[in-house]
Amino acid sequence: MKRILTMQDISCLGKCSITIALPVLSAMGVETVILPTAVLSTHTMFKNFTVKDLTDQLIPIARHWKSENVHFDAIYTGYLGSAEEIEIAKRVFDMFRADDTLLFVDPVMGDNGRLYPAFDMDYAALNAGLCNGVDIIVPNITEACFMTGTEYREAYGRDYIVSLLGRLSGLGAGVSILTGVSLSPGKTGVMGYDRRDGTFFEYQNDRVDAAYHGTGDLFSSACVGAVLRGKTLQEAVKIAADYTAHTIRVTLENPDKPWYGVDFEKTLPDLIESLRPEAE
Ligand code: PXL
Repeated sequence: MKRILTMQDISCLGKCSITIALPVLSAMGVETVILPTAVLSTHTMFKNFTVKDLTDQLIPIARHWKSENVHFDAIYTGYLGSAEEIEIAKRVFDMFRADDTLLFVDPVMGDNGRLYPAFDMDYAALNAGLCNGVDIIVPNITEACFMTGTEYREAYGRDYIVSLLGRLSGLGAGVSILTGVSLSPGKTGVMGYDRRDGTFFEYQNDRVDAAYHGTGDLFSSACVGAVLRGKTLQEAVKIAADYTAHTIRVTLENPDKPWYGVDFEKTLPDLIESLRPEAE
């Protein structure tokens, strides 16, 4: 069984970061080791959340694993709460990067043209540094703009996305995948650029008119999980995009109208099904 390390916060209530990554990756048949950067009562879209920072625990935990000779097939970073945590993520990469370790960075820091409240331009620059030399990065358009100093646009054409991917690729990752990209009216999905062979790829779904917290984490977890289960990157992107879109649709049908996260628990069986060779 493949083993992944994921470094992000635990938002106890809210369905994002580790409370998405752990169940999704485990369900996909990947052993998931967590490095929790902080414990929050909820994610930061709630009011009055509490935070217990765990920064001082991260290197001691990693050193312990090192002494146990643990090998990771992938390391996946998500929401990192501070500049110091980004530095620690780099150290964790250095400590555990073997020839066959996939480094997957989701530089979580904003959406809809804005950074989340905890972050500023300096943080965005540090996140850009974290992308250098890793295998795959999966920012949304907002995050890509902040990391590359590009003007954010609500309305754009393919040229804007191609140029943003070019700049993103200049940060030094092997493959850059932009999420939340609409290439034609009524559609949304991803567009990526593989620097290693100079190719672009894209995958679009029908747009569902709803925005839920944690869907970026859902896409990232499903994508890296599918790669670890032997899918090609393009297959993985399709599986993850379809799973995310399907989960949003199912959540919209919930009469309780959940507002803080998606009903991914209901759709996990479909994700597992999509990993079967005959499902493609
Ligand atoms: O889904 C990303 C995320 C993760 N963790 C925390 C967050 C957010 C987004 O706002 O607040 C604590």
